[in-house]
This record gives sequence, C-alpha cells and structure tokens, in this order.
Amino acid sequence: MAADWLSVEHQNTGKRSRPLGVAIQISSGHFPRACASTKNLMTKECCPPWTGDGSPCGQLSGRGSCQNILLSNAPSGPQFPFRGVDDRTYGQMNNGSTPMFNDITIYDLFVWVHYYVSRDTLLGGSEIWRDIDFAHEAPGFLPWHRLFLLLWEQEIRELTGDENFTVPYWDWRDAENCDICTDEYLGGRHPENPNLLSPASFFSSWQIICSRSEEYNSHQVLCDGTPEGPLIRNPGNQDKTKTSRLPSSADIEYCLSLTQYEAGSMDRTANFSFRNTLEGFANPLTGIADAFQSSMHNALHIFMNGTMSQVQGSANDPIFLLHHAFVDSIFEQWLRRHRPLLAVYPEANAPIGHNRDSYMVPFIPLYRNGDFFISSKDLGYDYSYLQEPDPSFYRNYIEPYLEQATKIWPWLLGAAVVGAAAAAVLAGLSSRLCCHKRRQLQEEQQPLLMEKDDYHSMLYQSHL
Ligand SMILES: [Cu+2]
Repeated sequence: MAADWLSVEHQNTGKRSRPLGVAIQISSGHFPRACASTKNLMTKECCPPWTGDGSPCGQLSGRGSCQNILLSNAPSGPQFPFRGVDDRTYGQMNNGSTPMFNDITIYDLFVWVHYYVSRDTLLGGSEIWRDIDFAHEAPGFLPWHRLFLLLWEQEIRELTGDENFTVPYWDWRDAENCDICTDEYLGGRHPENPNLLSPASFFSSWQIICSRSEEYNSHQVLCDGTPEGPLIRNPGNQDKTKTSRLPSSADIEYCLSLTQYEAGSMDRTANFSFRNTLEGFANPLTGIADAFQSSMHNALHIFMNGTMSQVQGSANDPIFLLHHAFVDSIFEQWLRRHRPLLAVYPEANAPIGHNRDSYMVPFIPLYRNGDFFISSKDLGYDYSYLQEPDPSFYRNYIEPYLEQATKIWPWLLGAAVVGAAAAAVLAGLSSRLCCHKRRQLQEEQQPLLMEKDDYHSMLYQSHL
C-alpha cells in the first residue's frame, strides 16, 4: 500500500513523533454493514442488536456505550442565518429513507470527509448557501485539521501495521518551488503535460473524487465518490496576482507574534487574528484581512495550481497531509509561546460549528473544537523540529563532559587548531572537485486555474 511514500525523509521534511503514546480515544469500528438499511436508520436504535446482556449497545459487556450528548446553547455568528436547517436528508436520500453507502478506500473516506465538511448547504429547490464551512475560515480551522490528521494517521497505522507511523511534514518556509514534487517523493511533473504527474510517480495512477462542487450543487446532490480523473498539479504556475510567493520565515514569525487567537467577526475578514493570518486570509506582514490575496496556508494550496487549489477536493492530493502537518506545527508553536487558557478559544458567536463546545463535523465519536486547543504534547505527539532538549540529558551527559573539558582545555585548544587547518585544506580540495547545480525545470507558464471557467474563484476559499 501507500506506506513507502509516507515515510519519506527529506531535507525539508520531518516527522511527527508520538513519544507519549496516543492520548485520544479512537473508535475502532466503522458503521456496521448490517445496519446500512432503511429500517435501521429510521428506527434509530442500537445496531446490530445485542441480545447477550440486554444492555443498550452491549454496554455491560464493554462492547460499546451510550452517552448523553450535551449540546451547547451558545449562539453562532451571522454568517449562516438559518436555524433548524438540516440538508443531510434532502432529495438524494429521500428524507433519510434511502441511505447511500459506497465501497471506498480509507484514503477516499478522508477525502470525502474533507469535502463534506466544506461543501455548500443545499436549502431545497435550487437554493444553495455558500457561506458555510465547518472546518475553514473560522476558529475551528486549526483544531479541525489537527483532529483530521490524527484520525488519518491512526488509520494508516492500522492499514500498514506500522505502529510507529507518523505523518511527515513539509517545511515550506522560504521555499521557492515544490521541492517534494519529485518521483521519489510526492510526484514529479509529467514530461508532456505540465498539469499532470509524471508516469514514473506512484501517484500518477490515483483517481480523484469530490472535485466538482458546482456540478453537485446544480444537481442538488452529494459527492458519491465516483472517480473523476487523475490528480492535477502544476506547482508554481498559479495566478501570481493572487499568490506571488510561498510563505517566508518572517511571515511565520509575524503570525506567531499575534497575541489574539481569533478576533472580530471570527471569519475570513478578521484582522489581527492568528488563525485568520495563518490560514491565509490576512496579510502576513500586517495581520489585516485581504480579500484579494491568498497567503500562508492558502498560498500553498493555490501554488499547487490544481486539485489542491479547490477546498472541497484538496485532500485528494497527498501533499495535503504534509502541508497540513506543517500548518499544525505552526499552531503548536503559537500554543507553546502564548500558553492560552481554554477561555481564549471563542465560546460563542463564531460561525456555525466553530464555537468552543461545538462538535466537529462530521466525526463520530464526538470531539469539540476546544478539546484540541491544547499542546500536541498533551495529545501525545510532537514535531521533530520543535523538540526541546531534555534537561536530564543536559545534566547527565553534557554537564560532566563540560567539567572534564575545563580540566583539559589547553590540550583541546591545540587539537582544534590542527583540526581547523586540516578542514580548510579538505574544503579547498572538494570545492574544486564537485559542483552542485540545480537544474531548472522547464515549466509551462499558463496558470491552470485561469483556464477553467467553472472555477469561480482563484482564492482558496469555499465560496465567493
Ligand atoms: Cu481543509
């Protein structure tokens, strides 16, 4: 399976690690096939029936448990002005009586979940509400993707049997091009078609799903997981007026200096919001919202200029995982620097689904946004480039060494002088023998997204 590519080591990549074990509880079961019937869905009773001990869900035997759900009454923001609207059972599913199930891969399940959380709401008739997204453009953006990656990572562990698997990250600070876009890693460019992956890449045979949001809207249906063609990627040939470059180290430093996690209307127009600036709707040098530019996290999506550039289908491209792992590491840096209390995460008036106690759509078991507003260390994982030296390591190994060194320093100084001279001679020799050259790939200059008239926006956002 796809394990090999995920264990890449690269100069600009690193690994998340889980030295502390997994702290979140994950359900090991999926929706049981035996329960995928109209009758079971309509009766809303535990399924399959458990006659063993007479308790609901076999609770007494430790088979599962029923829990009361406490729903928060905190009001949501004005972005979604409807109440009691639930479009999950419209048309296609005949008010819930015609459930739709499909055999798909684990990877596609995650792609679908990301599509589902960001899709437009079908209000009935031909009415569509676009200003809604349960995972983007609001405070839940960071906790949601954090949970999403943890669950995905867990599934890959089960799938591959590799208990130690962690999602790698791509450190794209100051990158000038997609340096992981090679056949060895996430796929190089096709020699004849700059929008496609090289045939030598493992990923060139992958089919994408859920990439045609306008089509689903016009038919008032949900994405059903039908293959929709190969991955599209044309890194670096994006519309430069919207995204001129990838994020710099200075951009990230500025983001991290913002003291407010969220601000103002808590959506894509928020100023001086850490979340909005890191997501990429605000200028990373001023913190002021800018509707015409895609920066930071959004810039990477736009830069990939293809499947990654439309929110709903973006998780089809495996670069999504490496990108979001790095975004999560910046969130983690902010949490470690500012050490916010839970109260810093907005309790009320955030866009629908984004309040502190809102359950994150569409995960079962349920998790709240606020549950992931804590250090990754408390969730059981860390980033290699953020790891702090262990104080006991210093005490046990470095300190005694330094003590020894002070006693023999004249001798060490002599050795250092001789060593430096030898290194200088070697460096002179090797600079004559080697020459490192970076070959520039020929790239077609047409921005892909400009050609497609069904893309109604060149910004990475779920609507206009
Ligand atoms: Cu996303």
